[in-house]
Amino acid sequence: MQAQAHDARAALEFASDVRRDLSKTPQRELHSKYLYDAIGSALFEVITLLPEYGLTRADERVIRDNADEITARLPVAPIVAELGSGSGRKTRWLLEALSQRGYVLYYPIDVSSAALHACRNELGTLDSVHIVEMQGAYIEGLSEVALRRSGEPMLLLFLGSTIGNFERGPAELFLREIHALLRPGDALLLGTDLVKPLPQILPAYDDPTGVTAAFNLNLLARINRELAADFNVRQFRHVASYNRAEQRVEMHLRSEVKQTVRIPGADFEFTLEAGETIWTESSHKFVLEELPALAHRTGFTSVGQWVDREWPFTENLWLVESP
Ligand code: SAH
Ligand code: AVI
Repeated sequence: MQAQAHDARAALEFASDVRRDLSKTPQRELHSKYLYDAIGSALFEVITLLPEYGLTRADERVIRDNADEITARLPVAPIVAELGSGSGRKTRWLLEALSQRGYVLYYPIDVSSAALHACRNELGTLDSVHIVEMQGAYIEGLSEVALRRSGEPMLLLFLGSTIGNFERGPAELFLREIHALLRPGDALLLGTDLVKPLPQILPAYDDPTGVTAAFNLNLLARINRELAADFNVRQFRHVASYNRAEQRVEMHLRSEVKQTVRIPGADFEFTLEAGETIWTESSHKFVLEELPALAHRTGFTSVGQWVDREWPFTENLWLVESP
């Protein structure tokens, strides 16, 4: 798609999603994919460096230490596509291992143009790896890759436990949709953060330096910038809590005062009561044993799990088998 047409469509969708989700009762929401404009993507990269956020380092350790074993289970010279690539830092280890065996075509798929730019900076100099950036939503990007490919097998990456940002039901539907776009012989490498003690997990989403708070609050600042809204961002607080029943961290933005917000770019106005929250993200956590069962329910076959020793996190290798 032409970049300008993409930007215009994305702006319309942003306005209509903001209007719909902020109108929800009794709990107003904003979709977590909108956390990632240029500022949000940069703040996410800082989150990955925080001592409290062990998730990314765990994921990278697992991938780095097992890249040869993981790629040895795949056919030669695959196409690699990645959902929500971000900066692609961890992907380097897999691309390096695969490119020992031949030329690799890598498609990072991401809504954030800043993330794709960072990804090219990070991986653009790798020998025998050709990068084709796909800006857009997951399924839209993967469908485009599926249309462009010919006979080569594909390795699809969904790292960093981004699957945890879906509700559990929609996550299953999403995995089935992915399965339908893949072919027998293709593989999915899925990173999932595991359930862990509260004193370890909560600070990961509420760090004392306030980086995660800034990441969350930036969503309101983004709506102010792009939709000419007048959120009084200083009157909101970042709130992270753990929902045991759902095994997930929930991030909210709580208004400290009663305030009426106008969003001319979305043709919308609403009033928040003092103490009322906007739900911006959920990060579901998993137990090791549920993942092969999830693979089975969504059409895949689980063929490998690699777990980090320091921070409970697992990479799962799932195959698409012939029916
Ligand atoms: N995979 C990286 C980045 C994770 S952050 C890692 O593990 O560190 C999540 C990434 O997914 C961001 O770059 C964000 O822009 C992208 N993203 C979020 N929702 C998306 C969606 N619906 N479609 C495409 N990309 C999305
Ligand atoms: C991208 N995703 C897996 C991160 C997570 O842990 O849910 C996003 C994030 N939100 C707050 N900190 C990090």
